[in-house]
Amino acid sequence: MDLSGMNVAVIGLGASGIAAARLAAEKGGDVYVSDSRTDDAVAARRAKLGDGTHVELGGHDVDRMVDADLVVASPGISPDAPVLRELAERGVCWISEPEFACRFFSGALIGITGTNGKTTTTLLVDHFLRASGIRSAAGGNVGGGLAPAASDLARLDDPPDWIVLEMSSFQLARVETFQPDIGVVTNLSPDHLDRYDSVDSYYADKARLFDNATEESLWVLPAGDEEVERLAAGARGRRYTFGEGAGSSAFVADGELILRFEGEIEPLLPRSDLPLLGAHNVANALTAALTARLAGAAPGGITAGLGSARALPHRLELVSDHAGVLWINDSKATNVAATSSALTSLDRPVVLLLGGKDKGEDFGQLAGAVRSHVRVVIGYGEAGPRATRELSAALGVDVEAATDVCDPSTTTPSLRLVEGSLEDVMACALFVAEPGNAVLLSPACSSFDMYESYEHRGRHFTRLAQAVA
Ligand code: UMA
Repeated sequence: MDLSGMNVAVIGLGASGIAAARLAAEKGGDVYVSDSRTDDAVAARRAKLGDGTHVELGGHDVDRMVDADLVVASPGISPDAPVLRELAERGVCWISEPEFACRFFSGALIGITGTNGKTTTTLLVDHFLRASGIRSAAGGNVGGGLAPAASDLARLDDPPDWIVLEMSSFQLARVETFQPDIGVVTNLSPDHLDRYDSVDSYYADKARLFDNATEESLWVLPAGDEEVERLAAGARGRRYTFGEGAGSSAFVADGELILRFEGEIEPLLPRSDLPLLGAHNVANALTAALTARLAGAAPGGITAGLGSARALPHRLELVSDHAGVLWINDSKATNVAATSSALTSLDRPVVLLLGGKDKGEDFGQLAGAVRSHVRVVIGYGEAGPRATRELSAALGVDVEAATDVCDPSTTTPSLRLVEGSLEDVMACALFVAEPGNAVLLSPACSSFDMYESYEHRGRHFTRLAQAVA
């Protein structure tokens, strides 16, 4: 696709905006990119764009966007943002950055969405394909310096045979032609309720994965998940499921990860040999193994890939082991479901650091996992007061002072609230943690009350945890 003679407007100069602007310029477009900010980080990104790209910082020229042939918006910009509201009022449609990118992809496409496990699954699929000698590249929502934006993948000199793309709901919200050969939904649970007015509208964006389904489409879905079944209802193509034993195409039996492919049983690896913590990572590994198999990976390559898989930064990442206490960075757990899954996957008593930017989820839903796995919850940040209040009501215990000594004989979790920095939170954790415990940063909230990103928060936690050691 050639963009010569076309005016392309890109909104936002973050990772996706800069990638889209570069791609549009490379394809011959006349590019205008704007960002509401003017700080050093945005100015540094501006410097990476060629002279031919028109850049505006500190605001958006909506008239110019109205006249553009194509408008590409960054996924982090909410439809409620003034610039997008005005575009909508003026009848201008925009597309998401991966939608733009995939118009330039050659080769086959795997699209992976879901609430949790998307990044791990995306990177595992890519790892398994490569381990099978298949030319593959991963990217999309992944972030954190682990993989490029979709538009960067479209600029690769030597295009891979498979592109494995993580797709967030924000990115799926504005697709038009996006058509994965293999589409994956890892799981579904409420998230991003600070941006969506209901869980249904969040799920509706996820459902756009299936918009352009054909009879040739392949879908990898969790077995027995009614919510996902509703999402995929009516989509054309062939379905494969993972989990829940017998009827699935990827499952665990007798302690072994197994594929059932074209009628054959293919044992992959004993579960105990999987070098990733937690039950949810078994599900991620099964999902990725099945997806890679459908894309042509050999069982031997998948087994080798499973054996060499490593925990990703900020996802149940063990960052310090000192005086019998494990310090675990799970900063990527930005919703209640992810935190619940982290808690239930640990087999030692947990001191849980819970809080951050309040996204409106019900923290009371954590009560079951807290009761069975947690010694002390330390609430902090903007959401800390509400999180501890809701858990207090659900568990029937009071919120204690941060410096109260824990009664070692009680099995009831105690609740603390720290109003201060992460240093103060860590001091409280150090005070209450006992040998044999895990101090787990699994905040169930996004980071933006105190940090630029979950990675920024995770790095700070890691530094402090290592300083403790
Ligand atoms: N901006 C404006 N005008 C506005 C509002 C914002 O210009 O009215 C500007 C901001 O000043 C900023 C830019 O838009 O410079 C931000 O864009 P962005 O938030 O879309 O961030 P990017 O750096 O482009 O990163 C995005 C994804 N971020 C989000 O969806 C929030 C990254 O996912 C993704 O890795 C990247 O594109 C490349 O594809 C991160 C993420 O947190 C990892 N995703 C969420 C999640 O996983 O839960 C969805």
